[in-house]
Amino acid sequence: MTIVQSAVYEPLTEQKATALAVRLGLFRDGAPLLCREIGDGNLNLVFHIVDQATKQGVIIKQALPYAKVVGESWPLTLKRAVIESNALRTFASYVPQYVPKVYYSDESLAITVMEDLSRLQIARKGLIEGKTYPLLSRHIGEFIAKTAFYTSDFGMNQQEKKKLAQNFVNPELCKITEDLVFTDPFFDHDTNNFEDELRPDVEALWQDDRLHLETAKLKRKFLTEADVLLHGDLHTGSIFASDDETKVIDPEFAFYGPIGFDLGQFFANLLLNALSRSEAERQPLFVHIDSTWRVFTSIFAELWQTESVETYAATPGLLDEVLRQAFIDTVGFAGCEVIRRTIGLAHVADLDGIEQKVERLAAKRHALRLGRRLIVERAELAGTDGFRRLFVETER
Ligand code: SR1
Ligand code: MG
Repeated sequence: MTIVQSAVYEPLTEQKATALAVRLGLFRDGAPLLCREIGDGNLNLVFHIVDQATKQGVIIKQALPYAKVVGESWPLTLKRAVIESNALRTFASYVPQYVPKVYYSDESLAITVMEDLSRLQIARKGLIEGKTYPLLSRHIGEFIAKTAFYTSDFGMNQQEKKKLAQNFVNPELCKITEDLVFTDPFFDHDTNNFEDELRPDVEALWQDDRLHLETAKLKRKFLTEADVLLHGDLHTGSIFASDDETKVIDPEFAFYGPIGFDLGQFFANLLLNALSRSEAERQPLFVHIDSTWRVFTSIFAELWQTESVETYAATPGLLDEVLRQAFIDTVGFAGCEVIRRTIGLAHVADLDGIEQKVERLAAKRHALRLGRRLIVERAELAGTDGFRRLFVETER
């Protein structure tokens, strides 16, 4: 592929993105190209460029120097584009079937040019429409098991791991998670955003010493435990899916962290979807939680037993202890994510899209009760059935 000369950063327009795609030689000469900016996330521009004759397309994703969801008053590093393309390439070396192909990246323009996945649908949108994506949990369980194992001190040369981790030092994006997931929703902070009717429920959380202590322990893990390379923002809006395919996108929050974090975020977003459904339609979400955990543990354990580079891997009891602790952390991280998506800065359409106010407020109160118990009772869940049990017990 033709390489463009490094340019000075400027946000692309649809015209400039098209011209860039042509300069990169991504389309044949004279192809009738149509470009649309389709970014609907919180942070970036996303250009979808399609050859109208062949219907072949590409995606050009560009980081903006600020958080789009807030505006230019919240500056944000462009380095996240490099982190994202490095993470996609690293994940592709273990699970190419679950990430988009990266064709090109340019640090100065903060762009990643990648495979067009428009044949698939963002999983959050599909789940809100009532789809169930039968293979979602099998694929995500395998994605997390393989990327976690192969980037850990048990799955790769331990000196190489330390060098790889240097590429994923991501202080600005980690700070967003430290604030928005682990801190602000638990205090009276101006980033929080919730309906007035929820104030008594929210103030009860702000005054809950037990919740503060347990959330602080989880935040400390996030801050200090550089165990495996994580996606860092694995909610259902970061996943493209169909009935037979799954692709994980948007790893700009990637960093070395605790193994349960991606699992916790994924489970929380399944629970948030369950909260938006009638009782009769919730079952597939709980099946996904069970199946993700089962697939994750079985692949992770198999790799640990057959490919580990660490002498102590064969020590009786160690793998069980790693998985036991990973489960407890997963539950707690899920609780933090459920709470922050309900009353923090960045909400989810699953809950905000419930049209009837009475039902929406009931679902959000349920979310707050569920999130709290996931955090404080995380060590007592004893298996993924515990998610279902707590969901039912916190219904009213
Ligand atoms: C200011 S960024 C808000 C949220 O959007 C991202 O997708 C992350 O989830 C972040 O917490
Ligand atoms: Mg994102």
